Amino acid sequence: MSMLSFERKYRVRGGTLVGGDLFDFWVGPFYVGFFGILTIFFSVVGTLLLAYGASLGPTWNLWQINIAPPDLEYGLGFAPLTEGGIWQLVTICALGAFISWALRQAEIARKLGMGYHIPIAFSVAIFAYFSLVVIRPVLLGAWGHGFPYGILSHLDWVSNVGYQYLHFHYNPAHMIAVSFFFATTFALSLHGSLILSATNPKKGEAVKSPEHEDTFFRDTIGYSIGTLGIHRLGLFLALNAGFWSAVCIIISGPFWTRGWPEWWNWWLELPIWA
Ligand code: UQ2
Repeated sequence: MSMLSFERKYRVRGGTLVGGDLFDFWVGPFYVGFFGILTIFFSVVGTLLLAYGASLGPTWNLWQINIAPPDLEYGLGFAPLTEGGIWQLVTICALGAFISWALRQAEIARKLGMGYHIPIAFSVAIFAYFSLVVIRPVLLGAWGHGFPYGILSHLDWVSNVGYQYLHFHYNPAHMIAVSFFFATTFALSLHGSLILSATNPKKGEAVKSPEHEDTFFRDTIGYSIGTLGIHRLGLFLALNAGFWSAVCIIISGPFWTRGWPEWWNWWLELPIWA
């Protein structure tokens, strides 16, 4: 593994949130830290639990393996291992691993004297998962409302929950989330293609500068958001995609129980039509 000369300067003690100097070391290129150990622990235990759950089930077909949450009758209590208990433990392990990973990112950012943008961004993704398997099930009163862990089974869950609200695309928060997802891919395609076009000139020519990038967009649409601006916009769009996804599923059930198309009746019910 190659080592950048810069690495010598930042591979120094400190910046840890927990454990002081105890876990403040690297294994090859990887920073360990207290949260590195925790991430590995939760990932290994969670994966072994999934494998154990699969070994009890009817199939080893990777597409069909399904680790389901408990039946609704168990409410918010613990279920026996084979009755959804594995799902509950896997959920704890997944959250433990995700949160440890975010805190390891924070420790590395501190070591490097950087901002916390990366762990904050990752936390929004964790929040979207947390909404599905904790917030919404708790608001509805049963872990059975969480989604099953399986490639096809989680797709079936999404489809079934969608049809439960007749037409999920009429969910206003879902509309906002989808729009942000599309805007994110649009912004990344603009940015990726612009950077590659500027850094891949004809053979023998110099790589083009941000001036060229600004000018391209000023020529085409009369506006350039700038080299720092595009990254602020990208982060804004991506975080909003995750955030509104969480909102759209949390409101489905706990705050709106009928079909989503019906929600739009508020428009027809405005007093101005009377
Ligand atoms: C830009 C710029 C970049 C970029 C991109 C733009 C030099 C390297 C992609 C253009 C982006 C604009 C105009 C915003 C588009 C708005 C949405 C909502 C997608 O100006 O500065 O830096 O990569």
